[in-house]
Amino acid sequence: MKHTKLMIAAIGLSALFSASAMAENHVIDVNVTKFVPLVVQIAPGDTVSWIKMTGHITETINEYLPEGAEGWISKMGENYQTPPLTVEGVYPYKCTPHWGTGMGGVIIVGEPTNMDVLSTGVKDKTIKGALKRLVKKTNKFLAS
Ligand SMILES: [Cu+2]
Repeated sequence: MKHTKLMIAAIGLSALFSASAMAENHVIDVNVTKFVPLVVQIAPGDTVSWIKMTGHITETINEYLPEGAEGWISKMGENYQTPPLTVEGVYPYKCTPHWGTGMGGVIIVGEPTNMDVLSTGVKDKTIKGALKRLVKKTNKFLAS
């Protein structure tokens, strides 16, 4: 009986370890004032990090995050890494100082659950400018 309980505990523990071992980190590069790649799709539980962030930040566009998701804002010039992103959906983000020149990107965690909200925003013109361009690129990415 004791052994059975131990076995169950061991199996549970190894499942936990393999789940965290499978989580990946996805690196986003900066080319002048562009995030590369612009759109990334990751699995729930994965993380994203940015490199070459001198002069840049990453800040989520919080009003368009999937419901229940937490946003972030990095410090200026910091090579930021997100915590594991577990809530599925589309996360648009921007480099606030360069948002005027369209510096932003999109992370899709699992399924793009809130894509309809973004597409509707473009259609009814509540979403304009740089975010509109990001939404179009995300739709293109999802169609390919
Ligand atoms: Cu920037």
